[in-house]
Amino acid sequence: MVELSCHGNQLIVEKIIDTLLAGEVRLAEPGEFTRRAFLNNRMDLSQAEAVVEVINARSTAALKGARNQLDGMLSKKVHSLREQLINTSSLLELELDFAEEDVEFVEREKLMQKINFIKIEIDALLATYSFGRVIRDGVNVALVGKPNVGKSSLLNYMLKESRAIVSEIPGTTRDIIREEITIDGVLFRLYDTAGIRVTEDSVEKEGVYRSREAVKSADLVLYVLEDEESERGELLPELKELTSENKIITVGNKSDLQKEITFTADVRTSAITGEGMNTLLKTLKEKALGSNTFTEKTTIVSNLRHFHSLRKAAECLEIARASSEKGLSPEYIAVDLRNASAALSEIIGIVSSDDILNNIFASFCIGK
Ligand SMILES: Nc1nc2c(ncn2[C@@H]2O[C@H](COP(=O)(O)OP(=O)(O)OP(=O)(O)O)[C@@H](O)[C@H]2O)c(=O)[nH]1
Ligand SMILES: [Mg+2]
Repeated sequence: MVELSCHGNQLIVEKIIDTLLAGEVRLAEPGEFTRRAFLNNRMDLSQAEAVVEVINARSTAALKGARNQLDGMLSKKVHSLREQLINTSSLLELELDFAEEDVEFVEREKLMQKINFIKIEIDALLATYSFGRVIRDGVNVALVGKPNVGKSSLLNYMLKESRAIVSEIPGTTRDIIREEITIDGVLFRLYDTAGIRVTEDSVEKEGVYRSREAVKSADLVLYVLEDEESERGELLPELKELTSENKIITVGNKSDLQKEITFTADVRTSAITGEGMNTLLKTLKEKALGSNTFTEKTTIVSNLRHFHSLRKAAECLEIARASSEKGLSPEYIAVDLRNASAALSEIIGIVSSDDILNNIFASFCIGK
């Protein structure tokens, strides 16, 4: 290995690279080093994937989750479940060799218990996914409402800086302003949007259109109101949909003015005095994480690929359970247990096609 140190001047760096590339040297491909580590069994596939998660982590929670995955927390669990499946299916397959003697190497009741046990473990992993995604990717939060209710003021308060222009003129915000905050280590992306109203102003119209788009891609909406609530569907049809999905936090702002309000708010705030702001942050976090109480020791699934493989494994176990209940002969049960273990193998990359590997390592940067 040769290590070159040079001045941090981009031009010099480029010249050195050019000189090297003129010889028998080539640039590494994205993720090539991690890929080699994986191919040489230094780490499994879920650990290799965690390398890029560590690099991309934008919050303490995301970093912790990625570190746990890199340390093999998920791998260990998956390995152990997979082994149990293989052992059980091997015993079932052994019964086939002694078919004439009609022996049972696995008592059917014990088999059921085993399948149920593994299924419960897999279901528990699947249940962590929505939480895992929040931890890894953060939460998109759109601040929406009529003009002048104090959306930009709330954003500024949460950021502790005067990021967005605030004025008493309705229709101040036009472009979407995106900023990030972390609440107890979890990343929240806040989108301040243009106040929604019917307008002839073409620039403001575009702003309202953008507000609508922000709502569509939001995980949560802070629906900001001042003194009266207008029909949500009239304001934005999307808001009505999100209400039924429990994705809206209704914020009654300007509480310091002590006006009579005609709506029920989840939180009453004042962006001027700061009243209710801590409750707002707490509500945001609770809504994003749900009632999950995971500790550092909980294995969390945050990767869609892993989620799909686990779901496949769970489905196979369900079929195996049904076959066993129906008293089908052992080969039927064994084949589904094998399929379940194959699905788990995908997570740790015991068998993986070049396509899958290319796909995974393409998201890496060069030199990792
Ligand atoms: N008294 C009081 N005034 C507030 C509060 N929040 C905002 N304001 C005032 O309300 C006016 C509008 O605030 P903005 O934050 O610009 O409102 P907005 O919802 O972003 O408005 P648009 O961008 O036009 O949609 C400003 O004069 C703020 O100072 C509050 O909690 N209490
Ligand atoms: Mg504004």
